[in-house]
Amino acid sequence: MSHKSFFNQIPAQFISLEGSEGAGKSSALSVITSILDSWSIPYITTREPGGEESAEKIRDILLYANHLDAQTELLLMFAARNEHVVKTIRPALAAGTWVVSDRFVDASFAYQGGGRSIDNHVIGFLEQLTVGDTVPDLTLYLDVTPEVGLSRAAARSEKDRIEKEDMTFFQTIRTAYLARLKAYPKRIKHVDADVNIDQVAEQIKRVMNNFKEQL
Ligand code: Z5A
Repeated sequence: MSHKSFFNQIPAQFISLEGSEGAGKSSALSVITSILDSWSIPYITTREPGGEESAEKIRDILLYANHLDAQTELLLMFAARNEHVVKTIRPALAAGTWVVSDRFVDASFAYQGGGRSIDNHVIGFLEQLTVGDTVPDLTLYLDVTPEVGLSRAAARSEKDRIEKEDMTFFQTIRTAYLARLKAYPKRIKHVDADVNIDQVAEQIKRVMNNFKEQL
């Protein structure tokens, strides 16, 4: 059976990509999209915060406001996510188009839960409200140690509000991501992102092929 007719028979899949500062999500995204192209799959790529017109405006506030209270940050992430889910993700999946999102709800558990110490039950409630059952089918977690990630990111010129946080903040985020990985081993797949770009790409290909095998 050709790739095309095989994928026509299964529901559109939702893939998310996670990782902390300097993990290499941009390169990973292009590896994933070339794989989907080779499988002849219709897909969209999107991102959080953002992925929809109003959500992109909220992204600007989130990344470039001088200061935000932690709860405001949390609520804005979920306000943006609600627009994203309702207007971008669900319609695409319903139309049979796969969705690849650069970050999704695991980022809120890592950054607002881990980084800002907001109770996971509060985040879980907002997740229920906005995400519901629109949970990713596969999440690739690019695991970079903060030392490596921050040194890669240092090469970039301008930092946004969240990128200006220190090493301890990114260590807490990694711990929170690893806890998510442990809690959802079927959905979240670990990718060692400390290694070079080609080695990361090899791991992603393996994860994607295993995912396809299990569809
Ligand atoms: N956030 C949140 O707090 N809560 C939420 O719920 C959500 C998000 C959804 C914006 O996200 C911020 O929002 C983010 C989390 C927060 N803040 N932080 N930090 P974003 O995804 O738009 O922004 P980002 O995390 O800063 O990601 P990025 O800049 O798009 O990508 P990246 O993963 O950090 O890295 P990259 O640009 O792909 O790569 C960085 C550099 O390293 C680049 O020069 C690459 O060529 C190089 N690189 C990449 N991989 C490698 C390897 N393997 N070896 C060597 N060099 C490499």
